[in-house]
Amino acid sequence: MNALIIIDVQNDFLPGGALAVPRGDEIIPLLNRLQGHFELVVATQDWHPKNHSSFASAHRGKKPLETIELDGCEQVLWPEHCVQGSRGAQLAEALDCRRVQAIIRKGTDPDIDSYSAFYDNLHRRTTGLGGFLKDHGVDCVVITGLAGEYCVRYTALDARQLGFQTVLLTDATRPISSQDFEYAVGNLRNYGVLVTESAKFLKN
Ligand code: VGL
Ligand code: ZN
Repeated sequence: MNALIIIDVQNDFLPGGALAVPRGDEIIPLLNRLQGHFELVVATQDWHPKNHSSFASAHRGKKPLETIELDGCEQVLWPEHCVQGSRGAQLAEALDCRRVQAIIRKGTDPDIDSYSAFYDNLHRRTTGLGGFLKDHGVDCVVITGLAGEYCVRYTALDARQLGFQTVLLTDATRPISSQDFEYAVGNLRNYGVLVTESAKFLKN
């Protein structure tokens, strides 16, 4: 069974948001159409406490997009975004959520970031998504949403490593940097992720 995974289509990642992904809003009508072609739809929300360690503001003298080492892991510092309960953390109003069966919240631990919907960046804790999908008989996950070279990329990588057939739909995501996204796509292909377009699923 196929599952559609919609990553972080939240106000803060849309134009005008705190960590806007260029043209991130353009994918929403397509995400709404795609949903009807899947038996299971899951969405995620980046859901940070105030003072999350991925925020530049949590580190004296640091600015957004600088990097630091956090627990031996390179961490890009971000503007404050997707703070728990804020408007910026809400799923986009235009996203149809009627068929979304589960919403996974990630990035909730103040001390570590979580790009992937399955694990934090050091793979210390699971979000439970892998078990949820397996319990529902899912063997193929189709990944969409924002941002292409961060949360979408690492969700696809973990899905593959958990043994799911994994598909990334390039027309149903947008990156922060198209150059970084191209690199990410090459890397995902090497790991066995199928990189294709939505038309493949809109037919049936
Ligand atoms: C994301 C940066 C920081 C994402 C989340 O959803 O891709 N990117 N937090
Ligand atoms: Zn975040």
